Amino acid sequence: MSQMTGAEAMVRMLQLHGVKHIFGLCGDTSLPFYDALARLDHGIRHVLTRDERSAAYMADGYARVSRRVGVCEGPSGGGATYLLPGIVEANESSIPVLGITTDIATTSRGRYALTELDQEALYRPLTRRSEVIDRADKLPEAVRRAFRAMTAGRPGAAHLGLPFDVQNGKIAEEDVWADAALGVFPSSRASPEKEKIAKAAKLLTSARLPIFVCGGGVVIANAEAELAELAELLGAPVATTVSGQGSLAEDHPLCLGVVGSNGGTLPTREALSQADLVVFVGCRAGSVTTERWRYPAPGTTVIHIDADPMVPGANYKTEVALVCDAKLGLQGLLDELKFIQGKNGAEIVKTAKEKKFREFHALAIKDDIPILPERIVAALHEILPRDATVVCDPGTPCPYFSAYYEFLDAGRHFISNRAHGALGYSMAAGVGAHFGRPGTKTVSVMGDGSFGFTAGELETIVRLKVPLMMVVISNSSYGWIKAGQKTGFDQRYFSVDFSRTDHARVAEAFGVKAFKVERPEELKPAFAAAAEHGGPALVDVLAQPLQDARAPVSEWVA
Ligand SMILES: Cc1ncc(C[n+]2csc(CCOP(=O)(O)OP(=O)(O)O)c2C)c(N)n1
Repeated sequence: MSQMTGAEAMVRMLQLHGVKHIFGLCGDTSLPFYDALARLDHGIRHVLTRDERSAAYMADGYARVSRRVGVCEGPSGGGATYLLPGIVEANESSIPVLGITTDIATTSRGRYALTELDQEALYRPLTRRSEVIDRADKLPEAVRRAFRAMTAGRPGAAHLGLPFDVQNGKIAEEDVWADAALGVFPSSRASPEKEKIAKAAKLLTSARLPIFVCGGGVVIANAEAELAELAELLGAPVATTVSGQGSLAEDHPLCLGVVGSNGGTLPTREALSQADLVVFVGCRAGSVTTERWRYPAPGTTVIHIDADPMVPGANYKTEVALVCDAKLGLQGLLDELKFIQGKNGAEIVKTAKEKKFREFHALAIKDDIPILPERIVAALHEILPRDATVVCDPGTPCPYFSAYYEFLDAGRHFISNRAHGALGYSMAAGVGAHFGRPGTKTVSVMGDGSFGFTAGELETIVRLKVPLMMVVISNSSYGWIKAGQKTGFDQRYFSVDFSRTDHARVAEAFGVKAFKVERPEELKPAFAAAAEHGGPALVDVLAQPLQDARAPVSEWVA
């Protein structure tokens, strides 16, 4: 019987699940795994990062655009703790990311070995499944379990720990098999219940104005076409959360855009308030989307479609809870409804969007110095191709791009880390998105606070010649928090300002083509030159501080 080592089996199991990229950073406990990657012919590209946090964010961005499991890895101790933020973000955002951490040998446990840590316990509450594999012969089934846990039903993250001796242990070759379908998400979908579909269809038929509020679940389930068809049949507006952008093309006459405290505006809130029935789809109806559970107003009739049984009814009294895949749930409603008198949703959307964009365009043409965020969004929209992917960090980027950047194609063109909103996500997630969809332009937009978290990754970007375009919105402060101090704490600014960094020069030192923009008329030419540049490019924009801006934010504390 032929045998292979645990490390070799790990590589083969990833290969059999269709893995093409691994993002990670080396360590002593990882040596057998790296050696197996070096020796075997597997077709997997290892992307060496400068921080495990970035590796996990890259895997996350990769998974979001490719619909495949993103894989990241790091060593024991610091590697395992640094990988964690990206795993949490992915899990909470229903994105399948596998975090592999290598570990000290099982035989060294409890003996004060350097870097010892209960990795399984650390990751257990933060993943669909966390397992430190204690015996080499158990490795293949553990990997299969992890892939199933990540991609079946509501997707999420998983963690696998590989102790040093398990990497060197022996496995029978015949045990190394996998179902490649588990490498793509969602790998299985739950159907809606017939009676509940009938009940929901009845409510939709009698509603005066139904409005959809879509979260990230629509794009995750690839349910964009079913949503468009159902919305058109009903004549119902479609609003989205920040993560739900791409559920419907933004130039669709029924697309109301983002609602909520981060990216929502008064006109979109007013439109949503007209609904007598709200259909939440793949959406947790959390604090930001609902402006602390005020919009839609409690008492509005609610139908809720979600793959997670814990979500419907958590925040709103729900008439019908369809616990199923979004694509199948929407298709079920379509099959049931077929003929119905459509509502005048398009009129309501038109009025709301005209008002919202009139106010936006009035600011976007202003020549103010420092440059207004509105002008930055408008200039980028003008120069980027419609199939570009925009990745936004928290701070100025997320609400501004959510409110005003119109993604003209349905699908995943906007990415932001909305589960925890940790600063320093977009640069790395943009790298991952590039590897996941290399044929299209990827742009990462960050505040200068976020830049400080992630600047070391510029080396990775240059080394690998990633044609990522980066935009730094510079205001020398943690602007979002400063805005919160302005509105909620009587302008008692405390410990939120930092000094100005010349981000363009920093980027140049790494080998990135860089532009510094202080005047509004320089903005579009710099963006165009950066976008056309074949390699990595960064534009540092001196921008109006967030606390002075007319940001599409109704509450600074989520
Ligand atoms: C890791 C992490 N720490 C703290 C926060 C809290 N926080 C939210 S927004 C923000 C300020 C963002 O500053 P910057 O990136 O410069 O963008 P700006 O708001 O100035 O546009 C902070 C500190 C966070 N989101 N993530």
